[in-house]
Amino acid sequence: MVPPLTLTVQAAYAPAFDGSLAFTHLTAQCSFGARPPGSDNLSLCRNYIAGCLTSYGWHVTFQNFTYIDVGCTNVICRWGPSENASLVLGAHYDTRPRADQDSKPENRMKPIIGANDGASGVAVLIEFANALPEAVRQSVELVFFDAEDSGGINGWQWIVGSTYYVEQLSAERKNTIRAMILLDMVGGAGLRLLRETTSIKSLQDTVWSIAQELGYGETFLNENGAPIIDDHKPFLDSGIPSLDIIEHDPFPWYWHTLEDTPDKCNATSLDVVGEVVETFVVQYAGKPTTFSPDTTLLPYAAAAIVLLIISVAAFSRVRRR
Ligand code: 1BN
Ligand code: ZN
Repeated sequence: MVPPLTLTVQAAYAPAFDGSLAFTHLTAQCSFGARPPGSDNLSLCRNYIAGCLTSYGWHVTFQNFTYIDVGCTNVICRWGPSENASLVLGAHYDTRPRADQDSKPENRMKPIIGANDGASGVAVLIEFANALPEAVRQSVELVFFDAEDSGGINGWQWIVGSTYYVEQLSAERKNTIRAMILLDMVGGAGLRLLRETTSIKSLQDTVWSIAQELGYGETFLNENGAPIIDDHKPFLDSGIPSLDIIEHDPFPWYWHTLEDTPDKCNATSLDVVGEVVETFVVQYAGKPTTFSPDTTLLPYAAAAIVLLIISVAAFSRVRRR
């Protein structure tokens, strides 16, 4: 007798992330005003982030450093005191000291509120810390970077806080981090996320396919955008597979202007990104998955090396004659 066919249907994971709660974290940060490095407003914002995370049970540490005489602080959050999370999720919490892209010249020396550029990524991470099932929290380290967005002003570089964070990682710790995901400018109304092209493709493909499965293909577009220098770069440079989730190519029209205010953002965009990242973490936490660097260029690199060897050999033979 043919045994009856049994189908086991695994229930899809239902993310707990709440975009409306995330939006309250976005407006709360903006209520402190512009938040450039070293400012009192940024200290208030830092204490707000630390207060939220502590209330959800996370261990919070401040990583202090000085850059061009300004005191800066990365905020590092772990589930338990040990440093063994395999995923790092990051966002910058500082805002640009000058609205240098503003259409009005008289605004260009003023600091921005950074509702999207700064507060949106932080808002998602705060609600993520609340929504993530406790069983997988020890797999994740949440890092709020200082000093990302002052590049080109008063001699400052971009991505100063994330660069310092990676410099401080021991070789052993670097080996335990399997992936890093950065959230930057993820709160704009009508969010359109292109694929940032320095990110590791296998990690990006995994996140993008989760977005498709959740029905968010109109936000996570299957289209390549430009390469961006952002807080994932120091991780990439040190060999950690990393992904930047950022609205770019084009940046929203109000990028680095005084118009980057909460009315340009909404709970829906935060919710879509939060649900996708939560689902990714639940699926991949505890699994031995590794995200290898891209191999698509390897055949070209190999061909170039062979050509080089042949030309050197031919050249030295001609010289010997
Ligand atoms: C992202 C948000 N960035 C700045 N604000 C990174 C960046 C650096 C984008 C340089 C364009 C140029
Ligand atoms: Zn910026």
